[in-house]
Amino acid sequence: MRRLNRYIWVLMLLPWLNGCREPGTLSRNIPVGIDPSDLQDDRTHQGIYMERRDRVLSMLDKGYVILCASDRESHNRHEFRPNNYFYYLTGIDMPETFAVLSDVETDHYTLALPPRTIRSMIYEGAPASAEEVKARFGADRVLEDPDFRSWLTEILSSGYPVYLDGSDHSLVDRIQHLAGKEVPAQFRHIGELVDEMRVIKGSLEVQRLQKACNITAEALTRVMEACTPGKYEFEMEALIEGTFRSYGAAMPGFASIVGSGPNSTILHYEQNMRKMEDGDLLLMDIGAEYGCYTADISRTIPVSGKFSAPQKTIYQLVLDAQRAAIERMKPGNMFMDGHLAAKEVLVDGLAELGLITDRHSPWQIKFYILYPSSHFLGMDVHDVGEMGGSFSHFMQHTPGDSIISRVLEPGMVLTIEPGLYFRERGLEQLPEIFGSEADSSELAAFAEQISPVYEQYRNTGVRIEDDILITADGNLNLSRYAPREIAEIEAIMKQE
Ligand SMILES: [Mn+2]
Repeated sequence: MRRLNRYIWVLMLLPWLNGCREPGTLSRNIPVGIDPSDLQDDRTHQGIYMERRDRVLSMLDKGYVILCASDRESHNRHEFRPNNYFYYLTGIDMPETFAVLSDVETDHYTLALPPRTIRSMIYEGAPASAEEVKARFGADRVLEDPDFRSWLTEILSSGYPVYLDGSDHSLVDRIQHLAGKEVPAQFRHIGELVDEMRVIKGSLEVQRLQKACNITAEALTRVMEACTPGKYEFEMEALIEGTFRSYGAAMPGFASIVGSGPNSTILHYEQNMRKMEDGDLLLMDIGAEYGCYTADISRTIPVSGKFSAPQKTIYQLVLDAQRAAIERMKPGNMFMDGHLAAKEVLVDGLAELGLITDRHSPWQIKFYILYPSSHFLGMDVHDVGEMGGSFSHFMQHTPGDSIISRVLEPGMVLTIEPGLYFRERGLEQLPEIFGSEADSSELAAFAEQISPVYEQYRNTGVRIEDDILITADGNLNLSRYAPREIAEIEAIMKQE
């Protein structure tokens, strides 16, 4: 009887214990589950990869594409992760595998497996056999050493162009080493054929980006629940990356940026070592990578749980700019229209606050607007694809000027990430940064005039970044589950 009583107690406590463990579960509803079965790229998704290979083959006009999953050696310190072009065209994540596409051969799609050794059987587990690989990944044939080496020699001597991953700088050496001779083959970059395909995302790619975004949103929400003064930035980083892994994400898609106080104003701060203080902002720019597709979301939160009045002013200005930018994201508009819309809101707001004295001064604008607000997103965090202009092209203009960039199409995914950063020594750095664009007296007068206002915002860095899919009639914000309204963030952070 006594024992039974004890059990009843525990049963009565259960709902309460549950509520304690996950304080935010009631306030959020992020649709993400722990189920990696959506990553199975053999059979289920092979049709998609086959279609991509067929498109490349149709563009080849007599030639070869040689792709390598990766060199295991170069990944000594890190987990294996397939190279983007290789994975995009094969869906295979086995190290040291080669794929060859050719419209010259009768077998259009050949896979070559790394040598099967006693060591590989012991250290890496028995590799799949040639027959298994052929069936799983739809290859026309599978070669093993040394057949592959001698065939490589033939390919390099054939005189046909050979497309390689130009971003893999050791690949030419490795291929020539395998072929056993240095042939002056005509190497070209596979990006010439594939980058435009990668710009328009298909449904599987969108599905992966959406899951990467949902996992990242979950991580950001957990930080909002856990963040307090006295904790270290790396504790938040650990929570973020632990959350990624707990949902089956292989790794972060790029180094996590978790910067508090003065570090929030450093665009690519990655040390994440500082102890957070009351009154700091915490800027996080992070992304889970799921099935080789990465999210890229930035959120800025008050470490104490409540924005100060000056922090609120800057945060709301950046949020308004971001919203104006996202509204412009629809087919037919231009890639940089979002950036231009955000810039206009920011410049108006900064002028109103007394932080810009001349709305048409290019250097005053460049003092605050540090980078274009958009880049493509996909397998690479700064994904491939022409944006219709260069970085400097997008930075060299003032509101009202027209600017040409690429027209948006359904299936494109790009970030919108305006920010404002008031560096500790920002005003002192003016002569160094803009000495060639303005007289020193002009710079000094500007610094003196805005100094009292700038002072209020010193060490405030705010970036808000979302991942936007262009749809047939507008856009879908893939990172919509990451809270970003002031009231929303403060409500999550208030919960005990
Ligand atoms: Mn970004």
